[in-house]
Amino acid sequence: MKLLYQTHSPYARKTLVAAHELGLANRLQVIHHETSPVVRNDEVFALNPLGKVPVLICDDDLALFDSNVICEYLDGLHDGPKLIPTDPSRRYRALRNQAIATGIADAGIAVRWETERRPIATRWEPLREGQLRKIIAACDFLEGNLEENETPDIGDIAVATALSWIEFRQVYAFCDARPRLATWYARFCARESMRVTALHGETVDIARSASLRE
Ligand SMILES: N[C@@H](CCC(=O)N[C@@H](CS)C(=O)NCC(=O)O)C(=O)O
Repeated sequence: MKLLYQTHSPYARKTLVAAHELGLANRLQVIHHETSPVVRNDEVFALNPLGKVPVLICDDDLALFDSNVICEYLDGLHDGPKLIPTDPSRRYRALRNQAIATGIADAGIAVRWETERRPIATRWEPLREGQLRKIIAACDFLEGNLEENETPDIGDIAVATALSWIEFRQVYAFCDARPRLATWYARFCARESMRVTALHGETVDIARSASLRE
């Protein structure tokens, strides 16, 4: 299988951490792609009309997106404990935590648009503040609600990878004054799946000239 990836994407990292946790990473060819809503990536658009990564090309050539769908697909390829638990008491907690993580990543990206990605004249401070407030409230929620699971579920992986991106881009210091979340996050980051998928790279919002690309 091929994973159209991005070394600085929280959503892409979620899928790769999931693959490592499931023992499936060796079945993936990971290919880095730059994407941005202001720079078209034709190879990604050819597979995903939304122009976003991650995209998984399955062995039968089916192209899957987004990260939730890819993780669910990977979860169907093994016989071990499921990332998306079947027991309703864990399942919906895991899916809810995944939703919170997605919200944190989405809001974090929105904050970055208003702080560094948009041309200065078009940045809007109230929008930056509003998005940041969502991240703060979500981290408060996690401080009160995250549990230590013996085997990680999709909620754990999504939360850890979203927070890792918030930390990587220095959007918000979520560990400050949140001891439970800080301990949980440090423990999760020590996992092999996190250590081999560290975020790196810069966002590319300006098209490179053909000569630079070669
Ligand atoms: N909901 C999607 C979000 C994917 C996403 O936003 N990926 C970013 C990279 S972090 C992207 O490719 N953005 C390009 C764009 O917005 O056009 C998922 O979970 O996979």
